[in-house]
Amino acid sequence: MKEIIKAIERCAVRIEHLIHDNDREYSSNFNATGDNQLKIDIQSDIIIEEEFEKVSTIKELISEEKNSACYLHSNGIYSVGYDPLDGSSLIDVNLSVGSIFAIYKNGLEGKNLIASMYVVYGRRVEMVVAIDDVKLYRLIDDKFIYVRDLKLKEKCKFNATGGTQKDWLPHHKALIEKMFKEEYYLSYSGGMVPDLHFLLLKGGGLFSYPATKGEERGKLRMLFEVFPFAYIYEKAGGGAIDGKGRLLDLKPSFIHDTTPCFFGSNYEIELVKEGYK
Ligand code: P6P
Repeated sequence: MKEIIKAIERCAVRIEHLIHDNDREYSSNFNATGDNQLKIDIQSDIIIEEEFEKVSTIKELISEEKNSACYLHSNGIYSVGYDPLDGSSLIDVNLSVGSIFAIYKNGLEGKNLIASMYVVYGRRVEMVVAIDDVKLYRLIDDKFIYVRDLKLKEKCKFNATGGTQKDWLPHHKALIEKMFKEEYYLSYSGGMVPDLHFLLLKGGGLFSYPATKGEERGKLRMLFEVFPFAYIYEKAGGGAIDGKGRLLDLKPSFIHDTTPCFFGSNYEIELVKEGYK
């Protein structure tokens, strides 16, 4: 695992430089989910593939920017799911973006996740690593320095509400309205990584990206967006559900499969279960 984390650190430094040197330019390509790929998405994906290629324990890569798995080392034992630059369209409005990594052993499903990490490219570049606990690192002079462990409070006041509000289903709309009547603060940038990083560092609350009219299976991808954050939030003492059951009990039907998702402190996760009964 140390080799993988070192590779992620090398990726983070290279991608941070890429972000600073590039303006937003769309390529002529579209990814498997139909998103028009920015050149920087593709360049970030190439960087990650180059750095992971040096790690002999990695068997295969599953990337948001690739239509199918990319095989690296036949004797490898880990499958790595990743989103090379999540929320990249936010770069040209100077908001934070991130890279997300999920490490699987013995199959691509929630229960086989053994570690997850993400890097957030903001005013500071920070990395969160979840194996048995959740640790925060900060990039200083191109080196990641340990800062502190991260733990969620049982209850916290932030509410990150994803999805187009006009398409929220009635029970979801009622849940969110109830929470704002309970004195919650809206905290949402449209970037999954900075939005979940904010809640994690502030102590929790709720992040939701629900099923909506027209997108009953939600928007966020299981293997390289939802499962890694579910793992991190559970290891930090919180919860991660699809409205009813644990996200990490799910198995994708195909590598870009999506699911409605809720991540948060235990009190707020119970609110969701109540509202989704
Ligand atoms: P919406 C970014 O495109 C992303 O995949 C996640 O980072 C983010 O949580 C979500 O989409 C935001 O979606 O529909 O609120 O713009």
